[in-house]
Amino acid sequence: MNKVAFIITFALLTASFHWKPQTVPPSPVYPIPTRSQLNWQRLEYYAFIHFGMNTFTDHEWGEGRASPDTFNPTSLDCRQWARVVKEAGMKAIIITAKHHDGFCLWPSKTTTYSVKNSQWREGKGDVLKHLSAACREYGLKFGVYISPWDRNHPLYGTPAYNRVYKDQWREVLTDYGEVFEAWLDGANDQKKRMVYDFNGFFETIRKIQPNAAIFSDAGPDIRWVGNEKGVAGITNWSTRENEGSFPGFADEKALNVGDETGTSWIPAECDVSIRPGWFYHSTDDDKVKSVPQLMDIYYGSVGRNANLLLNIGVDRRGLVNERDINRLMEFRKAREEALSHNLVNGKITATNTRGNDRAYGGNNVLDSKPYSYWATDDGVTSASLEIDFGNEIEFNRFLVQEAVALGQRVKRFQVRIFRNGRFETVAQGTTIGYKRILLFPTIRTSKLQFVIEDSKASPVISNVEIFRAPGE
Ligand code: FUL
Repeated sequence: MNKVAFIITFALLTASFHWKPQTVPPSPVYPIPTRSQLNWQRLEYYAFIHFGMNTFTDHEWGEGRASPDTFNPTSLDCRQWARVVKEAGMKAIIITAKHHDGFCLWPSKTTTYSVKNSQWREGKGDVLKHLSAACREYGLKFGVYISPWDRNHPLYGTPAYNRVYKDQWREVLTDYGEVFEAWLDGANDQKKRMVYDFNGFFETIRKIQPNAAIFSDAGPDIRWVGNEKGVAGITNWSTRENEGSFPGFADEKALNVGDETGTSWIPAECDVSIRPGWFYHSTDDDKVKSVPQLMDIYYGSVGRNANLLLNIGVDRRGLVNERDINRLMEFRKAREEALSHNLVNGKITATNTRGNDRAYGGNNVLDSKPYSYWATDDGVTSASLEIDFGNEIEFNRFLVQEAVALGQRVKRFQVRIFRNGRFETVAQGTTIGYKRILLFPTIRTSKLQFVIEDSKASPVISNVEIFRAPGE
């Protein structure tokens, strides 16, 4: 064998010695989210802003009879809204472009009841224009709520109104840049009942902005959580059996928990107001929710596989009120104190690792990348990870995430800690989904076990974090 042949043979032998067939990734468990749904879920926490005619009439549900001139903010500044929202740690704003009274915050061609016929900025103002620009400036996503129920429009109650409503969506989705979420409720007039063309509405929205996630009681992309308290079910599937559901006919209990065997991916959004009402009322100035209440809401929504849409009612000046600003900042601080110092560190061992391949190893739960995960072999639906911290640490929060791009899988799990020579359970849960946070009294231990007791298929866990929140 000459020298060259020897080197080639040696190189081939070495390569084949190291070559290993690549472990196949776990198959998805359907249904799975679309790219827009995944992007939407990662926003976690964002603002609803209720602002409109009701702000000036002190109503929650206006009748659509107040003169357009009644709408007259003295110092409207959407950049202030965006600045506050950004500083509060929120990722987007959804504005009530039209509430049930029918008054449009943009100069719509579909109605005379809008800013163009108000004295505000001599009819030349456009709240959506200012707000969408402010959101772009502050790196926030921009979303829109247009109420189907319209107590002003002369065609409401007739089939022709469905066209009007679609045109309203056409206008807002064409003239103000990218919209991340289109928000529709199912409210209907008790006397002039409307037969809404919801499928037509969804088609209209899809055609113009295919990446916008559409919210309603019945999806198609995001579902209402079934209450306005900001609380998702302890069990919360992002999967839903949506056949036969319709906006305005909400099965609140089912919406709260989703359906384990649901055939559509429709994750939940928790809408809740920072004050008792959705619109600003000066009489509620001392009723802004407390930090502990907001923390409960956060754990009940983001901590239970839902997004949190926290509402702020902008005041008559056209500004986020100082009292709400203070509370939003205190809330941000409390969240950071509780959940920003991840204590997970140490040696991780898994009872099973897919293909015994490091690409699917337990260490992947430490890198906070959504696409790297710990997975087990096919057919292994109960398994655990043990984390040895090396020394005793104190904590009271356990955060875990599934790689939901492959579907929601886990059905039951436990957190166990090593104490007095044995492992004992300190917390347990059912579903995980995009994110789950478990709360328990502060404990001290050197080892933790995350035990998956049951799963639809091989679990795919992308992230585990632990925290020592103040107090308790
Ligand atoms: C509901 C409306 O009736 C309330 O006024 C509020 O806008 C809430 C967010 O949605 O359907």
